Amino acid sequence: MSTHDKVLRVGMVGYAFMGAAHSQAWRTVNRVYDLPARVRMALICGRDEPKVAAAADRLGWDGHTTDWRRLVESDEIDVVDICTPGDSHCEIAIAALAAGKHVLCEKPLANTVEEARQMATAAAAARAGGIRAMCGFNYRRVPAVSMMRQFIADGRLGEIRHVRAAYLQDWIIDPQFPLVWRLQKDKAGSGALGDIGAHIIDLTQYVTGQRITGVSALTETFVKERPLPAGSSGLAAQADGNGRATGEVTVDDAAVFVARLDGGALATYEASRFATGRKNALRVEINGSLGTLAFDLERLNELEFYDATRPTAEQGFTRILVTEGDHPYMSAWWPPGHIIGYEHSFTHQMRDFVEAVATGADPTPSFTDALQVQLVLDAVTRSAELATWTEVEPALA
Ligand code: SOE
Repeated sequence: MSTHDKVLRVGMVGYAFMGAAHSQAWRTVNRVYDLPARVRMALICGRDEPKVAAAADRLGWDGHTTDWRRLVESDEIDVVDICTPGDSHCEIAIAALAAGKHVLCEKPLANTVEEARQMATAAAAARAGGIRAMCGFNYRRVPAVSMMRQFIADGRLGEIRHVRAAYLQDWIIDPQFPLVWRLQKDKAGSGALGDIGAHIIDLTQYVTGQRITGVSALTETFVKERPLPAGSSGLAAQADGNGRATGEVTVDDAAVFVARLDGGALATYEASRFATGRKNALRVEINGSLGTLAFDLERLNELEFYDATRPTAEQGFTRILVTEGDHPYMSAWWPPGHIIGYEHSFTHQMRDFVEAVATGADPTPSFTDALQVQLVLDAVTRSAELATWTEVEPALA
């Protein structure tokens, strides 16, 4: 039997930015990696029939539907990929798990801790029946980030003292930028905090293997009213142009917080959509007793390493170019030294997910891992509201 005899028929809900990123990865994954199953891009779902039909054609899906329930209940689907705004993650994921489908869900897992807990409980129950669920924190799969985790797990940094993380964007600095769904609490759950802060919370907990145990936070909404959008309500939206109709921004524009990790480290986090000039600047630095690692998404093929165990005269930051065949995920791509980009993190994510589903392994981050991130998001929100230090409970008591 060929390794490709097993087929995973994917149904994806949503077709905007994340839908396009996931489609590219589903399409590419078997072309690059030798996997125990072959992916078929079977069905894509969206509410607007002409738009979802066009998306199916453009992104390479066999069929389309406007009914997500039909998709999750179909006998011709094995995997449900959820790329919708956060307000529908919980309902779709739980229905898909109940219908015996493996689930990949975009981050943040949900809009509230309560929803995330329901999803983690449903995933744990489905696991007993061989069903797998994973949350899409794609930056874990940037090779330099995987390598950071490996260095720390191998003890190369010694005791972790500091975690310094920032995720900075500037796409809404113009007060005339419209009130897209990412700026509405009922759809997105929170603002910069859940959209990009969730990435650095997950990434730092992942690379250090430590859990955030408490936070003290500040959040701010700098522009409180915005024009209503005309047409698209995604990142490329335009204001409706009549200059009158506005609505309230109900999420944070920025969140900053300090935290403690359970291994003893002190941490600082900053997530902002008002960092003028910073487009997609995710930066993480970890200082340990034996060295430092630093990563910057805008230079994602590089990892900076300071090895304090070297002779003093030779110490200094080394720039490691993470492009070689013995670096994580890289052997299947290009000859040595040939760099990769943003979209590769999604292909790597699909590789790991397909492999886990096909072999019955547990993919990570699990819904419980993602619930842990949700608990931090919730603690940050409460801390900012009450202006007080706030403990973060463990997802698994
Ligand atoms: C928009 O802020 C966004 O696309 C996030 O939603 C993604 O998760 C992040 O990877 C880039 O920025």
